[in-house]
Amino acid sequence: MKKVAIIMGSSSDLGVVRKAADVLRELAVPFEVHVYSAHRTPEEAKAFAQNAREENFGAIIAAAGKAAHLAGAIAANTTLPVIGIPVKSSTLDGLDALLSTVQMPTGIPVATVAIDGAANAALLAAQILAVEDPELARKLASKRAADEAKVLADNAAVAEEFRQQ
Ligand code: RP5
Repeated sequence: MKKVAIIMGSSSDLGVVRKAADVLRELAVPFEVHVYSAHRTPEEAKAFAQNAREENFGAIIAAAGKAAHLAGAIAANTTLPVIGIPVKSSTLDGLDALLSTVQMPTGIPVATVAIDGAANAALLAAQILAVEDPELARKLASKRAADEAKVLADNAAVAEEFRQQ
């Protein structure tokens, strides 16, 4: 199976990024986690992106906050699908990172999830790999079914609590 790369701009992003690792672990998708900054280590970020396809990665998740150029910088150096996670920092509530990540120019797409949306980033990466992997597609369908069952059980409990005689 292809691997997923999870790259973050700083180790201070790890609290958010961990949720992506948890989801990939749950789905038994192989992954690697690295810290490469678009600004502090631009050469390493570029080299990782350029080598990712031959290193058997199938999708790259890039998480960064503030002036969040990491996902775009990675995407500029690979044609693998890149998923950006805008990370909420201490100022501007993550809107800075959201706009920096999502507003890519035509030709260099970054599939951007919600601010701190690490679980969805991992699910999207898994869905990309599942295009060619029926077993992974089955696991994703089963996870959706479990989520559906939970909402239906919640509905039954809430409806019962507020039922009027
Ligand atoms: C970004 O700047 C990182 O992705 C992080 O979210 C933010 C702050 O980094 P640190 O100053 O905490 O290392 O590049």
